[in-house]
Amino acid sequence: VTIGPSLMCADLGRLIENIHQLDSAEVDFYHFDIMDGNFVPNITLGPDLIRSLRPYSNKPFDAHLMVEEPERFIDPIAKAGANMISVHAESKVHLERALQQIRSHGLKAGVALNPSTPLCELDYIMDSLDYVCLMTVNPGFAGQKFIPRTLRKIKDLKAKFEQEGLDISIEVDGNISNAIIPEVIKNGADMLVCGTSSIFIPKEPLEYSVAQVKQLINQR
Ligand code: S6P
Ligand code: MG
Repeated sequence: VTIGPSLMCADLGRLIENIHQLDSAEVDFYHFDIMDGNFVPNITLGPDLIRSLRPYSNKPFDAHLMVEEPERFIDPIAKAGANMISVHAESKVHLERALQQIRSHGLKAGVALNPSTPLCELDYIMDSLDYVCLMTVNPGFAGQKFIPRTLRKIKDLKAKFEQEGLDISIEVDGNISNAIIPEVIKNGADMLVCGTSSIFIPKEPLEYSVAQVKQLINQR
């Protein structure tokens, strides 16, 4: 099970310092939320930030595209230095083509699903998938409340992949708190996106917060 701090939750004025601390705490990847103010009612990070942070860490950069037309952003984000890109099934996208476009850059290709989107969206594209980002809040903002029914969705997705004999990672994103981490792992999550609920806690050193999450992962 891997840990990916969600950088929209970092102290943006001290991003490089935060990344140094997180790197030394040995997180596994960085999650970049890319929003366009259309697909979701907010605007966050973008390809230029990915490019400017690229020299400061060797960890994989995971770009989560919450944009209306993701296919327009795949090439710039890949060129900026991302290692993994997920596109939302609910956006204006040709899913199979987008996944191939991501893979053509040598990157891992993912599909993100809103909490209410059924898993059958994935049924006929599984061979082009490296990971699925299951939203456990509605995308757009940090600091929201976990939607309990998504726990069952993680379990169902895990079962689906096992049945098909496929090794596809399940990333969970949204209010992944220390209280819920054991539950999501038990249900089959293997990538945790960690934001304001677990890692970016006011006045708590990042190293300490990451150590807490690691302990939860290891004590299973
Ligand atoms: C939400 C976004 C997420 C958030 C994450 C923040 O639109 O996709 O990646 O950054 O949910 O974590 P938390 O713990 O504040 O919900
Ligand atoms: Mg996200």
